[in-house]
Parts: sequence; structure tokens; C-alpha cells
Amino acid sequence: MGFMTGKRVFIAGIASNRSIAYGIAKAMHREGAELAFSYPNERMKSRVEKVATELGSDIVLELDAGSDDSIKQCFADLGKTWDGLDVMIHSIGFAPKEELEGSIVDNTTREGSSIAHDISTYSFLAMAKYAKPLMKGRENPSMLTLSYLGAVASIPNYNVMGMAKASLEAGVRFMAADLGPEGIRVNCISAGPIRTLAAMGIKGFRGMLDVFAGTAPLRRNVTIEEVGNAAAFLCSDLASGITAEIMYVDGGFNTVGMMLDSGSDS
Ligand code: NAD
Ligand code: 0WE
Repeated sequence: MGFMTGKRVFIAGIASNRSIAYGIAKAMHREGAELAFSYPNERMKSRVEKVATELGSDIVLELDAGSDDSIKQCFADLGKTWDGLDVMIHSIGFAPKEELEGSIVDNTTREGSSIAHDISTYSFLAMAKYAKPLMKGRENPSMLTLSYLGAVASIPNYNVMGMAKASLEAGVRFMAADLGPEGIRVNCISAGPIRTLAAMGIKGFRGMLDVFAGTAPLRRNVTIEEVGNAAAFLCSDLASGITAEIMYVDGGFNTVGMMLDSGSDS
């Protein structure tokens, strides 16, 4: 029997079968969880429906992370189908493309910064607000979001997304403190770079994957399957003592201070 048998999991952030959220959904499905999914707009609906069908679910709801009404409606609808919720997954990140290149000082706009923080950061808190009542009385409920090293260290071009991720990680700690007394755990996975839709079109992404693989203690990139397995653990009863955690699934990259002779092991 899988270690998530009986868990009801809501997953926001599937855009394709390369999405980190798809890796999470697959791992949780394998471990026996029941899944529900969201899509951001009509254009994405059929893609998400396809994934839901593949993973044995027919619960597919609209959730636009930029709209309180949409988030509220989504969890209201979820509550009509499910009488409770064990796990909420937030795998959403967005900044206008022009914000993610060159000089952060020259290129960041008030509007771009606001969008990045609204969609990537505030939305986790907003979703928590409406997921929380559904988690009342459940065993070991938890929430999980996805971050990146740019939250704590400068990375070329990640720019205002790094500021949004720093705020997201702080949010995880404040939300864990707030919801802990009600038994709700709040955690975060900081994943290494993975070629997903959100990574496509980022200038020099291929090069970043190569530098990463040459530097990380494991000397390779990480996969959505590996992130999915860590997520399944963190959201299962196996992790009942873990909250406010930022868990790195990055082959150890974040711990390397310096290398001699990058990429070769001589
Ligand atoms: P992805 O493009 O597959 O997923 C991003 C998701 O955000 C999409 O499903 C998209 O629909 C959703 N989204 C964007 N705007 C939205 C809105 N207004 N309302 C609802 N949903 C919206 O890419 P991914 O890499 O799987 O990204 C998932 C998360 O993982 C993001 O938070 C990202 O920052 C984080 N992350 C990605 C990497 C990487 O290298 N790919 C590394 C670390 C962390
Ligand atoms: O969090 C992310 C993805 C962030 C992202 C990507 C896009 C591309 C398309 C947010 N918004 C948009 N908006 C778009 O229009 N990652 C961790 C992946 C990523 O993105 C980078 C990276 C890495 C790694 C951007 C610059 C530098 C490194």
C-alpha cells in the first residue's frame, strides 16, 4: 500500500508533462493519493484534463492565481466534491519575460515586480486562506510550494523572481508558525534547474544546466521525478514532524562554496 493512500491532494501548476507539478502528481498517484487539479485559463484546460484522466482524476477546476475571486471559487467548488483536503500543492511562478534578463537595476519595473510577487508569492498565501477550512479535522494536512536558489543567492537573469522567491520562502515560515497550532504543516522544495515550460525561452538555460551538472556534488541535473518523490514524502505522514522546511532537491548544488577545475573530477 502506498504511503499516501487516503490522502486528498489539490495540485495547482501543471502546464505539461514536463512540469514539476506533473512529477509531483505522478509520485503521489503512485503512492495512492487521490488527486484534483487546476488550470489557469480556458486555453490550458484541455491539457490539464488530459493529465487528470491519466492519473485517475476527474476533478479539474479553474484557478487564476492573480484573482482572489477565482481562488475562492476554486476551493468552494473543491469543497462540493470533497468533504476535506489533506494536501495543497502550489507550483506556480510567473514574471513578465522582459524582467528576466540583463540588469535587475535597469530592467525591473514597478509593474513587473508587482506581477512577479502577486502571481508567484502572494498566491500561495491566498490559496492557503481558502484551503485551510477544508483541512480542518484531517490527519496531518500540509501545504507545499516550489522555490529556487535565486531566493538566497544571486543568479544571472533570475532578477525580480529571486526577490519573489525570497518572499515566498519567508512566507513559508510565517505560514508554518500561523497554521502549526492547527496541525497544518507548510513546507517548500527548492529545486535545481529543470527544463520545463517556465524554463523555455530563458536565454542561456542550456548553459545553466551544464554549469549546474558540472558543479553539483552529484554531477548531474535533477528530474521532476526526484522532486516528485521528495514532495510525496514531505506531504505524507512520514514527514509529520517537518514544517517550515526549505528542502533542497538540487544534487547538493547549494552547498558548494568553491570548486577547483570545474566539471572534471581529476
Ligand atoms: P511550468 O511552466 O510547468 O509551471 C508553471 C506553472 O505556473 C504553469 O502550470 C502555469 O500555468 C502556472 N501559472 C502561471 N501563471 C499562473 C496564474 N496566473 N494562475 C495559475 N497558474 C499560473 O514550470 P515549472 O518549472 O514546473 O514551475 C513550477 C514551479 O517550480 C514554479 O514556482 C517555479 O518557479 C518553480 N521552480 C522551477 C525550477 C525550474 O528550473 N524549472 C526550479 C526551481 C523552482
Ligand atoms: O522559477 C523559475 C521560472 C521562472 C519564470 C520563467 C518565465 C519564463 C516565461 C517566471 N516567469 C516566466 N515568464 C515567462 O514569460 N525557474 C527556477 C526556472 C528558471 O528561470 C530562470 C532561471 C531558472 C533556473 C530565469 C533566469 C535565470 C535562471
